[in-house]
Amino acid sequence: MTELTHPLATVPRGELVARAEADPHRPRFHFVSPAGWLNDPNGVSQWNGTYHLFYQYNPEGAFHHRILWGHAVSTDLVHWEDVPVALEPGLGPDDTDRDGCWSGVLVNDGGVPTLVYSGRHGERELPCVAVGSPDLLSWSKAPENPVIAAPPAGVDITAYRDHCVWREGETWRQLVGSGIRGRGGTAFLYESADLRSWDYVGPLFIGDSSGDQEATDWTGTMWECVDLFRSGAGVLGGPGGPADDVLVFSAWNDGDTRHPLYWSGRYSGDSFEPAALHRLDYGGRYFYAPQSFKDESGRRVMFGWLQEGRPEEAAVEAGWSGVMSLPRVATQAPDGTLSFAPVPELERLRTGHVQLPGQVLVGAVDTGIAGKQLDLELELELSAGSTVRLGVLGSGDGREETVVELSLAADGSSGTLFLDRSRSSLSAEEEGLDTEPREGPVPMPGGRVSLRVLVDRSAVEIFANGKPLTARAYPVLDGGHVTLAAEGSARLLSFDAWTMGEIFGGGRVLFP
Ligand code: DQQ
Repeated sequence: MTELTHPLATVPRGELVARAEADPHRPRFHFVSPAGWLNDPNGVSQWNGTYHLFYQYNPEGAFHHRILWGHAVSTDLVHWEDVPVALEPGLGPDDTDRDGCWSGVLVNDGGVPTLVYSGRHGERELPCVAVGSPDLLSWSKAPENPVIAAPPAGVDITAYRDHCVWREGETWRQLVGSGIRGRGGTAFLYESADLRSWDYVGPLFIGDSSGDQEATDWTGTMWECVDLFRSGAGVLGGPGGPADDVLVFSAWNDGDTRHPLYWSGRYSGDSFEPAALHRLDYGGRYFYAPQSFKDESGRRVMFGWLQEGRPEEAAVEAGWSGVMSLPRVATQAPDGTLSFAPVPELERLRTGHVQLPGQVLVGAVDTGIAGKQLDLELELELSAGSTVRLGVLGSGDGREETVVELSLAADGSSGTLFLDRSRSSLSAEEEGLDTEPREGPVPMPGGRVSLRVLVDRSAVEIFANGKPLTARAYPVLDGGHVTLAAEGSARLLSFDAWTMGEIFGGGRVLFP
């Protein structure tokens, strides 16, 4: 690790891991970096049976600076083992990635593991390539870097970085995320025979940044981390219907990481014909920069970055920042929308099963369940006009609680998932915590809802009929009580709860 010192590097490196481990807000069954800063998932993949998770990492401290690629492996998508850092910024003054190895992907180049990433130099990022050893544990940067010398000429761009690379017949195709000033976000399409020499094809599709900037589906002035895939059985470029493909991107605006969105539509030839725009996770920036891959069993598995909801100074003091989401499987419904569920492998962390009897919910129910690492599964039936509230991370006396609310409209036509964080933490104001609510629509045919809530200390992942809402909460009181209450008429069909185990046994080192 190079010895460069940033003004925010106030915690001695030797103390970072212990500080991070001692923080009660640090998740125990989500992947987190050994300490320091983590952001986007990169190079997510399965290679000869082993899952690989690379990630944007700054071991210098809990702030974003001079990013390198951390690397962890898993055989079950649940337990992760740190392996050596994969990419570090170049040390030469002219190196394309002198100021950071930004996000990218892993591809299989005829058996050779190959990373395509954004090398940062000053304020500019350019596409770079690195080649891995057969075990994917050591990486050499290609002498040809940058493999694309500049963004497309004659286009006034807002930014240019991040990659989606796939094979189509004999040809490699690549998207680089970008934005055209005054028009909207975009993804530039390129072609190559060897991943080293690329021909520019054109913009795959251009968004429209003129809409309401406050809207939860505003598409931004630049698209980060574009991810194009076919979610069904077919392959990109093969025959498909008008909504068979998905173009995921993270809407960005001038340094502001807004939210992940996706277009359903059809990728064909050199363009993407959109059918509809959708929100990917109702938590917005709490599930940012997602990246997905098809695993060896054919599942589309996605990871995202859970940003912090506390100020940078608090994270710096805590010695760590950023949580990787639990891996979630994406499937596509006939209407083109995506449905998500945590991978079933996570169930191996469950212990201490508790069940509540099915019942008509009238007022509040004493669940008797408590814990800061929980997996909760509820089947509910709401009558029109009713609301069910599930409180987690509660102090038990009403002072602190994070509330997951499900409601069905009075005419029964639409459902809503709402997360109330106004009482998540007693010290929200003095600590400057984000307590903004989050919400989004959930189809509730017949008033039925399958609700899954995974609580891992400050990380909360909610799935209501497959629609995700991810967020952070930082309670200061102990308890972790779970409460259940209804307004109007609702039935609890089943309620299963488990305590979740831990995935790291300690002994992690800052710079594996
Ligand atoms: N984070 C990376 C970029 C990407 C952004 C830098 C998204 O490559 O655009 O750490 O969070």
